[in-house]
Amino acid sequence: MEGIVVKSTGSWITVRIPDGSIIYCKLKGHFRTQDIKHTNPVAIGDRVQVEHVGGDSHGMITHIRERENYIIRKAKNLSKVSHIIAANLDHAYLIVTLAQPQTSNGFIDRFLVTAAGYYIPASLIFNKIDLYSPELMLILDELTGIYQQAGYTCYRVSAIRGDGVAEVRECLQDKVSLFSGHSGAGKSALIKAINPALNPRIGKLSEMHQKGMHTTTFAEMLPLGGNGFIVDTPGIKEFGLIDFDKTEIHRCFPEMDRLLPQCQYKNCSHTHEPGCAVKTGLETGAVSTLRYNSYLSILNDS
Ligand SMILES: Nc1nc2c(ncn2[C@@H]2O[C@H](COP(=O)(O)OP(=O)(O)O)[C@@H](O)[C@H]2O)c(=O)[nH]1
Ligand SMILES: [Mg+2]
Ligand SMILES: [Zn+2]
Repeated sequence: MEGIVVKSTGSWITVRIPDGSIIYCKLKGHFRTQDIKHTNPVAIGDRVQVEHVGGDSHGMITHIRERENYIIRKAKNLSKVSHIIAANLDHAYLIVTLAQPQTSNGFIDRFLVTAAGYYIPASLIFNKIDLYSPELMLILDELTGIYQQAGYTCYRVSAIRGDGVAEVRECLQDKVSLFSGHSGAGKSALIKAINPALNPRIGKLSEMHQKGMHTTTFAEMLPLGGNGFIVDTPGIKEFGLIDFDKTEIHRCFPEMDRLLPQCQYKNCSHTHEPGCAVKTGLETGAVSTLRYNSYLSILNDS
């Protein structure tokens, strides 16, 4: 039977099968060496074929379906090896706040570039709108204008008061959705608002921080019922684009990518070339200065 890997940290791989029950699995031996680029041959989100062993809740993974996409981070001390955080993501959401704590634009843009680099559609969720002053509401309008113009859906929610939660809940149906954001942005509160039955690790991670523990065991897959899951990740500092070609970064800015065919040079980097449509777009307002500056900044330190 086929199932989805919902946990792959300890010594057992936890697989959820369509009826909702859980099977604790081991890998059939030959997988161990197949995927040497990654420290973990199986990641959460993987669709796997499972054989029951002994008729109880234990089984054996016999096949891993090819991944549609995945996000990775570099494994520490093993430069060429990376760790797959999650696979087969339908959508990535960044939980953003303009208050307590403020999320910077640079952080937002890096997240969006990273998602695009892994071919995962992304959206922004502005949370804690109950706390925003009229001034912050104006900034929110401006920011959502910029990101919507670029091509990203922006949601406005208050996890605590409930505004906008139903709209987000609807988008998550039967999808595997990554939730990311700064600690304190309200991921756990939002997950709880979306599905009160879920018990995300509220506060636990920061407790671990205080104890100086490693929080490298990261993503958690939360079932939403049906085929929907939320992959809760502690933050995106963990995952960056690995082996990503600098000359491809502009492809991860949809508003620039759309203009590329109008640039004089097919391989325009939109920095110094004459006849650049993005540069013209900066003047006409088709490309926002804020986004363009992020592009330059990512280009400079990648
Ligand atoms: N006022 C307000 N506070 C919120 C909202 N969402 C979360 N919080 C608070 O922000 C803090 C961090 O929330 P949490 O969900 O643990 O953030 P996480 O680290 O992203 O999972 C908690 O004290 C929450 O009660 C919101 O929409 N409005
Ligand atoms: Mg949390
Ligand atoms: Zn150009």
